[in-house]
Amino acid sequence: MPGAPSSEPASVEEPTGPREPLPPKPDQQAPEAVSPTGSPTGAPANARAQSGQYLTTAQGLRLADTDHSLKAGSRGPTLLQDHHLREKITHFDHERIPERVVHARGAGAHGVFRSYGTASKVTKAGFLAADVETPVFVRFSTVLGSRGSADTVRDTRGFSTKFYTDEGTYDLVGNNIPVFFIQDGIKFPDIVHAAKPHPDREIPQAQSAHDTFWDFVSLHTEAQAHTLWNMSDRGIPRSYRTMEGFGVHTFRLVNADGETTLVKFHWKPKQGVHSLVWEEAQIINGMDPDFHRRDLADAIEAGAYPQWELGIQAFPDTEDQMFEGIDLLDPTKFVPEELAPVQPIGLMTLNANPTNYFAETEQIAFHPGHLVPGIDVTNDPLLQVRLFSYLDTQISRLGGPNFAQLPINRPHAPVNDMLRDGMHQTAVHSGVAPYHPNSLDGGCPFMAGQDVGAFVEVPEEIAEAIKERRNPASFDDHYSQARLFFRSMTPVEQDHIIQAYTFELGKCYEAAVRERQLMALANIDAGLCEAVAKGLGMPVPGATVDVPDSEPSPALSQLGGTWPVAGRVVGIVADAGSDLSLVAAAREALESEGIVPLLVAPVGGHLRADDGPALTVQRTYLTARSTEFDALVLVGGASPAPDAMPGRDAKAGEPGATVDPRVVLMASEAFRHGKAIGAWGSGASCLDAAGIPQDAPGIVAGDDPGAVIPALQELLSTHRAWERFPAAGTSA
Ligand code: HDD
Repeated sequence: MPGAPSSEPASVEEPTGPREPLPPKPDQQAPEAVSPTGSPTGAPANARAQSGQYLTTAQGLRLADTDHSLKAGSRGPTLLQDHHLREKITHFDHERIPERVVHARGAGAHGVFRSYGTASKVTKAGFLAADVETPVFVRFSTVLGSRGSADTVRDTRGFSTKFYTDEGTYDLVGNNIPVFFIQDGIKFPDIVHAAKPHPDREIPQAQSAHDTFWDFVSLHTEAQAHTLWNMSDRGIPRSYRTMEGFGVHTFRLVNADGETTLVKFHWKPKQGVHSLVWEEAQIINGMDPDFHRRDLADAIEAGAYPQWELGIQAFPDTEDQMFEGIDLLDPTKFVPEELAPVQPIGLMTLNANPTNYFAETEQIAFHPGHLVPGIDVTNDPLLQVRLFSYLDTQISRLGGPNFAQLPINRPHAPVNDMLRDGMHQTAVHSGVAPYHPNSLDGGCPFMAGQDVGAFVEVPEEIAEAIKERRNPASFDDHYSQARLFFRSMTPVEQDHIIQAYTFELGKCYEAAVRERQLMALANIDAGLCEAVAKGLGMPVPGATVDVPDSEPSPALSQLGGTWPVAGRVVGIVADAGSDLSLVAAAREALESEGIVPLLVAPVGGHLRADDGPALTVQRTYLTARSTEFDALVLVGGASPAPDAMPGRDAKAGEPGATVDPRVVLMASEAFRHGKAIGAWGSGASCLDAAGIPQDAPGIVAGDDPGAVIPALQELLSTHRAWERFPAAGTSA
């Protein structure tokens, strides 16, 4: 039954209205607020947060007026004695803290980690024993951008997890890319200075497409492997929920018998690994710079809790710490999964959004040195410097050495330290003897036994050594793994890499920088170098280094699999002329699979059939953009909205004469970005107007609406219609 526009004013269910606050879930909130030494008054540690009915000063005095400053007469000067004014403005003036020097922009969530117990043979860490549940907080981030920058820039993503274990806090501070730019932490300021905006004009924001970045990575060729990962689709994830995570370094696990195993940590998303395409990412940065942050929060709020399996690759702790010719101490190298499978050891579920961004996501402080018994570090020279840097940075970022007392940073294990005083000390310590040994406080606190204590060094023989500033020779290979990565990609993914290099280098002004980077590409893969040089209109250099070939690793490709469709977003474009009973049925069918359908119509309010329920419009042609959707269903759009841009309608007689140009744009973008599109009824004429052949891959058009939705779901599980993308080199 064709629908008729509702005559009633848009009212009750405005989709943009404020959300109801979520009910507090005690086990998902910030760690229980326990003062490090216990609260002498027994007051909860959030006692300083809001309570009582009346607006008060910070000293708890009730206020009768907060809207007018105290003046000498209503038109006179403001008086210095107005304490409330000064307190309010002074506090406001100091509301901001320094943003993180890297990873400034992030989004976080609370959750739980449940261990399978499969790691207990190799580690005595209590939270990895069978069936232990541990609260966690995860913070995802971009690296380069400022706190207010956009989410979908090309960059590495941070993936940091704080496990509030019974034995103390454990932090796994990783990235979504398993290799790093540099081998020695002493180079970190160099790579960051090169990648951050130019110091003179402070541009460009949050991206690597500029001279100083490529100057550094072309001069410092150990950065080539990580840079190649950045230029791949991994540099523009679809969502934080669809990213892998990596601990990057090799860590050392210790079991109850003191035996050691070297491991690399992996997070595998249950949602699948999935990325944006470059044009889509660029549009999103303008349309919705908070895309990833919103996606994570919305999914959790909707109950579509994202999950990752934690896994380890395990290696024997041999004297040379090499595995299949790969130096496990070199953080620019990864170990292909075909050589060492990832063994699952537990499942993480993110199930609660933060209550307050500043208190939780901003103030959380991670540190690779926050370790629990059973997990130890190795001599990886990057990790060794990180062990210094993170504590140091929190002291200036969080204003002093007591940041562990902030609610989000408080361990769930009892804290009984001898650290005293300092800025922002909130504990009221009792006793007189914060030193060890003492007899005055009864000798307390006591020392743990070696078997349960943390930071018990694994006896490691250090070969007779001289002090020197030098890398081992095994760190000298800068190209073989970059080549391995490129050659493990499918032709479509290779083409994306070629396009990314061509774009980024095309943004560099210095010819010498572009030339030097092309020389590096020649050592990685001649075809890659040639295609990029062609795009830049520059000569193709030859290889200068003899690089060994390795077997490709198919596990590195993001294509070829099928993934769960729950949590994916489908836009349904309908209008007053659409059969609304079919629209409602399509919505229900999508929802039954956990997919989020969003109804897009010419204007807001409702679409209402004569004898059917009103359907709430969630996006209008003005507010919708293809980038919000993983797939489109076109069942309307063939008549321009009342506000269709004047003068932009197709002329009568032209194909698609009556299709709204914004629907044409939506369809053609979705098509370009490889998204599945279903259509029936007048929606088919939108395809025609957008020049989309109905028999193109990933298009499901037909007279049988019942068949469209199941076919669309199947297409969604492969993420995109990859056949629509050109293969390597063909689009340059
Ligand atoms: Fe780092 C933050 C990940 C090398 C110095 N780093 C930071 C964050 C992540 C990483 C995810 C954000 C944490 C959060 O959400 O609060 N960093 C890595 C990885 C590295 C790495 C995976 C290499 C394998 N980092 C690294 C080096 C140094 C630093 C070599 C210094 C020598 N990183 C920092 C820092 C930050 C930081 C300056 C900024 C804010 C913070 O620590 O808390 O200390």
